[in-house]
Amino acid sequence: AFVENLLKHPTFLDNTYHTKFIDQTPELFQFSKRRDRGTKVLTYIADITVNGHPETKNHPRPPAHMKDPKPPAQRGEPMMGTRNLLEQKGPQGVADWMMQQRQLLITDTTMRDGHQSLLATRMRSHDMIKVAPAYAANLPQLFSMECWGGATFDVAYRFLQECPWQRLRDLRAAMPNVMTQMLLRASNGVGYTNYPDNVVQEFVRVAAGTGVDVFRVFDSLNWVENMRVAMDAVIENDKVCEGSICYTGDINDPDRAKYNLKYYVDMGKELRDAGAHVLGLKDMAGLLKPAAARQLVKALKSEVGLPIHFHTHDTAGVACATILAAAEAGVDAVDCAMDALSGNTSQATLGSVVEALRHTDRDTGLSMRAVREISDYWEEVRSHYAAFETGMQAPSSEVYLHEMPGGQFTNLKAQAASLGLEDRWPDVARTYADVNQMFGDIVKVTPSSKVVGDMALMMVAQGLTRDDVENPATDVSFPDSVVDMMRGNLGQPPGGFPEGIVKKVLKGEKPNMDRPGKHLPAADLEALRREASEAMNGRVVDDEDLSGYLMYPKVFLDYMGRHRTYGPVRALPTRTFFYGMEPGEEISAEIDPGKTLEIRLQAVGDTNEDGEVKVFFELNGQPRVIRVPNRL
Ligand code: BTN
Ligand code: 3PY
Ligand code: ZN
Repeated sequence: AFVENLLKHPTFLDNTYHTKFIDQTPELFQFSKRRDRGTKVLTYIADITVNGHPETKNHPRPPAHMKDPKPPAQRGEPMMGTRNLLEQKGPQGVADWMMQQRQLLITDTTMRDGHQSLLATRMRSHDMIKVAPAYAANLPQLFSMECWGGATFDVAYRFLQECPWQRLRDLRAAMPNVMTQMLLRASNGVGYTNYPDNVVQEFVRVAAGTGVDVFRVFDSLNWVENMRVAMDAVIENDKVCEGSICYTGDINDPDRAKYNLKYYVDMGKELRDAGAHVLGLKDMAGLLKPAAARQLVKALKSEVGLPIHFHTHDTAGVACATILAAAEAGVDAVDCAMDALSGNTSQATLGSVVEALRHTDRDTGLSMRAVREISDYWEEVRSHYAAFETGMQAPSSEVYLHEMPGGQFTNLKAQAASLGLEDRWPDVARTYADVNQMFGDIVKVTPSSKVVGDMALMMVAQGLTRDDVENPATDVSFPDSVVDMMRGNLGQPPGGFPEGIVKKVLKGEKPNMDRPGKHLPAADLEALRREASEAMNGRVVDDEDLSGYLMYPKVFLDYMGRHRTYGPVRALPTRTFFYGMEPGEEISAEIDPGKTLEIRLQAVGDTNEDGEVKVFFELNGQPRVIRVPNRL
């Protein structure tokens, strides 16, 4: 009956359905419980109000007076921007324009790396989509909005109970004139492992279709061979391919000669020859120093011939200085985060870079009034995520020792604390550096950074030194991620992994030296689509859902299971999502364009003998009672 209903549904018949179809027609997918979306959302609010949200309990709370933040006004209609250029002239046209004009182009990273590096990636779409029209109208000169990929995809499903594709679609619609940008881990997609080539190709195709314009593609070991599949897919889809160098070490340190100027220039040429439209210079830990930036950018500009887009982190507090040095040397575009979500492990402060270049030949042309208004909005947004603040109070030059990427630093600190090693942080940092040397001095960025972190934590927890680990006489049980990397499953670093450590980790097993994707059989996409559908009682699995399932099957199915129970909770204000409601409080939640739930919490009852609590609401003026278990 369900298939019949589905086929007869008018939206399906005229072929305009997409993921939202399911949200808009829930009655087709519920057999046992015919609960409408309003009831589902009330169930979520009731549950959080009674039991708390598992992620924010026992963490600092936002100030009590904080309301749902209001975005700044839009002044005028969105002017033509880089997105219009891409549509008219194609990706090569964008690259040519970058080279020809003089202003320093700015990418705003607030919606991706900014909160990934400061707030454990927990920012919700609700807070992003609201401010997107103000960006489009008031900052149309931005080069791009980095708003997708990296860790945000995983976290959306896993922790925020929302669909990352919907986020992308909504942002794209709200910012039609500025290019969107994503971070893609080449063959590792937006995951932590190497996927079959056709999975990477399919992911890029769907992301391009839903709304990504610029793909920053990198490999966690800087192996260009392992980036080609993703880069080719971006080029095939007529989007901007930003093939990226990951920067590590120090080009001027004779002890790190492996990563010298020539190494990076050669890699830049390889990426150019692989078809990159733009050369990304991705300094994920914030290690590039101002003087080195001047040299490196000059060399890359003159020897590679591509426009250069520079990304760095302010972990040591010098990102702005490095950006200014790079600007002097002719870098074409740089990444900054809006002031309120900048600094420390995040990007350099956008407003400060704009001001620093005002009245110079690299003036960005961005309106400081627009920057301040949008940053004020982000400041209010940030206060709602108090539970996810990392507590880093100041920049730290320690990053030159451990070289951890911005997104990993605070994460690893939390992981160390959960193992009871909070007092041992300096040991963890030093051991992380030792592990890097033991592995042959590798690039550390997701997923290779996670492998180094796993090994370092294991060594500190077990009191092992590098000598202990390397001693053939001691027996060491290596983390799975280390075994996987030594097998060659993330590819090969420049010069390969040292023979001794490979031997010890693999106990004589031969590693794969080829590109990992070469030996992975193609995924049978239609069979996997059926498998996902069967796991969800025959629910339609469109291309976006399939791509989510291909990245992480269990995370995706768990998300869909919760979606069935709780409905479109993405529409709730952030305070409600993380803390529930107070008696007497009223909120509204737009679950579809034009369909708004007006919700008032009347009262929370006592727990009955079955351990259930009645929560009394008004939904669009009608009384509703929801019963939820008291799990406290
Ligand atoms: C998470 O899994 O951490 C976030 C998703 C929300 C889980 C819901 S919140 C209401 C209910 N209470 C819980 O402890 N889990 C579910
Ligand atoms: C990611 O892969 O998520 C990163 O931010 C790497 O810097
Ligand atoms: Zn970054």
